[in-house]
Amino acid sequence: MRTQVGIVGAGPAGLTLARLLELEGIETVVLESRDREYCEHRIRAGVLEQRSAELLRDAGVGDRMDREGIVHGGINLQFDGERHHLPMAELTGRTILLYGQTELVKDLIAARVDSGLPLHFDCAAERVDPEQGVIHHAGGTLECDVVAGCDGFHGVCRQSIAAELRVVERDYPFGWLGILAAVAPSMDELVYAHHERGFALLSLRSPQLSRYYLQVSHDEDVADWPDERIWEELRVRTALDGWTLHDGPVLEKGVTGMRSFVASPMQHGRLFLAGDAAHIVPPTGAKGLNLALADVRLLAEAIVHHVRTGSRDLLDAYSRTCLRRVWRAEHFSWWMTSMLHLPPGGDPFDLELQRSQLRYVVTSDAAARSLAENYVGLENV
Ligand code: FAS
Ligand code: PHB
Repeated sequence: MRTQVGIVGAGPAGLTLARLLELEGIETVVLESRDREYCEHRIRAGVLEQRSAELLRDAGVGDRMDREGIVHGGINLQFDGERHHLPMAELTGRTILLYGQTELVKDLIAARVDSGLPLHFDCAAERVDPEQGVIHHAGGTLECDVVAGCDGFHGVCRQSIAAELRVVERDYPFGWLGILAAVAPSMDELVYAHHERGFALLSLRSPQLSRYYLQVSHDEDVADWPDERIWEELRVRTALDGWTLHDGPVLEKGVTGMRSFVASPMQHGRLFLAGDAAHIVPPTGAKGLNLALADVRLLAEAIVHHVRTGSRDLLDAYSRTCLRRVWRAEHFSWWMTSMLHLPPGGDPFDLELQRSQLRYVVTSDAAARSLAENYVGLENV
């Protein structure tokens, strides 16, 4: 087969890129190793920056997002038994949108299927030739002008240029135990809680669905966490006078490790990496999904510019331009993670530094605005 742009991976990066190029009349083929059912039920992100929501709306896949997504104008920071609201909309003029990545992927797949354009499930890319722009898969080969490596952290695309890459990474000695519960969220906006027993996050997916996280060790066994123990620990870490955390049936639970990872350059030959295929952030800053969408916004613009004008300027600048936003998000996500998670061994000096940092963020407009503008998404980096 032959196409203009071969896209490996039907996650938010690959599907959004396919949509943006479809709207510009550029031919694409999407290869996805898993089946549709799996892609549409994998629980991940939940927070969209305003600019991410605008990109999806402009791409004509924002209707259900705008109907069912929940706009938040702030977040809460909790420490020392006090909960402090950070009015991000007042501080930055921008908001966030709570809409599950699962739902977003369903919308993107539905749009692709509606357009009748090629999206091959159960079709793993086995090897990529970045020089020739050829994707090898079980059914044969796909020759491309451009290959978009949107196959996530464990995909084959980054591996195919590993020798050309510089990798910078950090693994954290803790992870998150996350639950999806069929109970109305007990708070109006997200709560990031610092506690001597470890971090906790209260998030949501809808007025009926709550998404809660607990800091655990990076190799924690979820089998050691019966539902009642999870609820008990969430109550302890988010306790507040006059406020109750309501529990309910736990629909899904799992443990994810936390790492920071950046591979550069994000391009070699005809292969362009986007999203988790090139970079990972710890989820504390809610940046992973938003970075993936920011990458493919730039990649689509660069490919369209090349097809329209023959100029490679934007393609050649792609990696450099993406990495500026990637490292800003890497710093913010590391900073949020370091400020809110119990340091190994509960070092008292680190704990006092964390308290001082949190106190500064909730008492200084400048510090609050800095957190807020990074959280809602910086227009220019
Ligand atoms: P993805 O990993 O989503 O998609 C890659 C796709 O490529 C997958 O469908 C995979 O099956 C496919 N693939 C892999 N190898 C292939 C091959 N050889 N051939 C064909 N296809 C192949 N981010 C946030 O912003 N906020 C959050 O709250 C948040 N929470 C998270 C919670 C968890 C548990 C995890 C793991 C991540 C979380 N993230 C969060 C980050 C997450 O949202 C990612 O950044 C996002 O999924 C990245 O999207 P993609 O780059 O499209 O990669
Ligand atoms: C989520 O809703 O899953 C979520 C929200 C904020 C984060 C991470 C995860 O920082």
